[in-house]
Amino acid sequence: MSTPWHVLGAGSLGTLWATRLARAGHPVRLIVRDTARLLAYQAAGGLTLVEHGEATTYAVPAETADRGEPIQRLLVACKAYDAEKAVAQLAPRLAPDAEVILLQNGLGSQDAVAAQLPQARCISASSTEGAFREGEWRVVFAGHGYTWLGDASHPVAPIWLEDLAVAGIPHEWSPDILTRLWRKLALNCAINPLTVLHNCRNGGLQDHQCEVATLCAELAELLERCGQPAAAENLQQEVERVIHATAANYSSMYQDVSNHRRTEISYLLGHACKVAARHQLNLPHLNQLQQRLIHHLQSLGLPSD
Ligand code: NAD
Ligand code: KPL
Repeated sequence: MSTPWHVLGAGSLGTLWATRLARAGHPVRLIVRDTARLLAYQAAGGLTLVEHGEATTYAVPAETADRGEPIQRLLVACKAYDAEKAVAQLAPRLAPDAEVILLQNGLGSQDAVAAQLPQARCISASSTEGAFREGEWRVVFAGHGYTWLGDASHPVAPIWLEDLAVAGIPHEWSPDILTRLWRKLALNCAINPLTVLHNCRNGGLQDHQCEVATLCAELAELLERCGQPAAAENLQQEVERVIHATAANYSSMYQDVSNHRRTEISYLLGHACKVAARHQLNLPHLNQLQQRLIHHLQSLGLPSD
């Protein structure tokens, strides 16, 4: 029997991974918040993935954190601000040599999880796949993409990448996962907050080129200072390319705010500003952007952390 995939968080990405792994014949266990959620899930009969307009339901077995077999392989698919607490609840069930795959965007949550699991192997991921929740236990696969996985402290790829290949999850093992995470963070910092503050699609930032360029210059300075020169290379051109290529889309932060959901600001812009302060680097425009965004979120009654 192959090692089960325990999936923590039955949201967009958790469902996208759990359903594809399950339909490829891999054992998968979904971990939900509490007994009430477990009963609701069981009544729904499984997870539904909508792909190319067609919905398929997969009866992936589910459990709560407090009971079940020891966990050898854990996929953490909750938001960055929930990851540390959610993993802490599961710590007693983790095998001493467990592997924990962290799908969170941004930076900061991965280190927080790793610090509480010194014996486990923590693998970070950066994904360009897109999915959103259409209803309870029902997720739409909205954008095909790629997932890079890596372990900054141990370059050897795990054997279970084969499971992903069999499940048709496009992926690559990345020896420089930190560079990828920093690059994505910089892109998100240059685009997402401005789309919220200017109330526009990504393409609307073409009218704010100077503001974008100033932020890119500060972000590149930060990346250089924290030992990520490769992530700083041609940052502005890449940001402009993404703005153009995704002109019709709303950024993920814009969508969170317009759906009155908590954002991951602390793990994106907040993390960038925190690291800059730690390096005693003065980045006035980035700091001002953070203050404007915090103000805006507070004015809407949303958490600003
Ligand atoms: P989501 O809100 O759809 O799903 C998170 C799920 O985790 C929710 O169902 C929530 O109830 C659950 N959860 C939280 N705490 C829990 C706990 N203690 N026990 C059990 N379940 C718990 O979020 P998402 O969109 O799937 O995003 C997850 C991460 O992936 C984020 O960091 C996001 O930025 C990143 N990401 C998402 C996408 C996407 O297209 N959705 C793409 C790339 C990266
Ligand atoms: O990743 C993104 C997001 O919306 O979160 C893009 C579109 C690249 C903008 O930062």
